[in-house]
Amino acid sequence: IELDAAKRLAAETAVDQYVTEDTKVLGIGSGSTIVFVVQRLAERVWKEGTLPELICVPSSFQARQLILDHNLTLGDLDRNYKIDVYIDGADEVDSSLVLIKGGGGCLMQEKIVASCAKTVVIVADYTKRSLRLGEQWCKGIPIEVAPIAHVPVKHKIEELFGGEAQLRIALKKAGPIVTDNGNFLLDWRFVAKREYDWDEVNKAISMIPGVLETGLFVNMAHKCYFGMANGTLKVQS
Ligand code: DER
Repeated sequence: IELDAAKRLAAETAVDQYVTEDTKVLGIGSGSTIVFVVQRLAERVWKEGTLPELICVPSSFQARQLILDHNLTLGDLDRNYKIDVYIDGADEVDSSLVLIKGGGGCLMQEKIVASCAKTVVIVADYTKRSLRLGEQWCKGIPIEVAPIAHVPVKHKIEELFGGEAQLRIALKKAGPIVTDNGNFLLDWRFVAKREYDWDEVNKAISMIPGVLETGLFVNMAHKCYFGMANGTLKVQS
């Protein structure tokens, strides 16, 4: 089946399994797969009328626009910091549910909102599923950095863990990508053959002055739904 059909299968299954009448606050991730999540939520709210109280907390400017475009109730962490379920996509998911996120540059707010949720559910197509990190996703692990620090942080990461960290340059704007938070992004292409302890890597990189957040989501996802190429669904938890 088409990639979009695989995304939609994962997204709709996750919404119908995890969003019930008791779900008060839902965290909404970012990217292309989440569009199918919000479309299904809108069907449930407006066509079926089954989710009258649902409040949606966004994890990016894009997620906020999606919520508004579908006339869902917009929340925020000031008022709704206790989140029942957070649903988001991922760039890669390994066999122990370690995620690489940030392909869409939204990793910082995504991790913040995910950290406030009781349950974190990932929805993805089959291209995101790997036995080991780096098998499928070769664009590196995104790191959000303060603009003044992007060069020293780049070198510090490379000294600590090897590979190469590259400043993410915009395609339709001169100069680097600027995130929703006004920061830059480094994409760290780690050494594929090297055995990394991703929990240790995430903590060490997070401690470097100037690093705001990493795209390594370790011990955060509870369940992942993969839409497969043959139209079936794979569930990992
Ligand atoms: O940027 C992000 O973290 C997105 O969630 C990304 O990881 C998934 O995007 P996709 O659903 O468009 O593949």
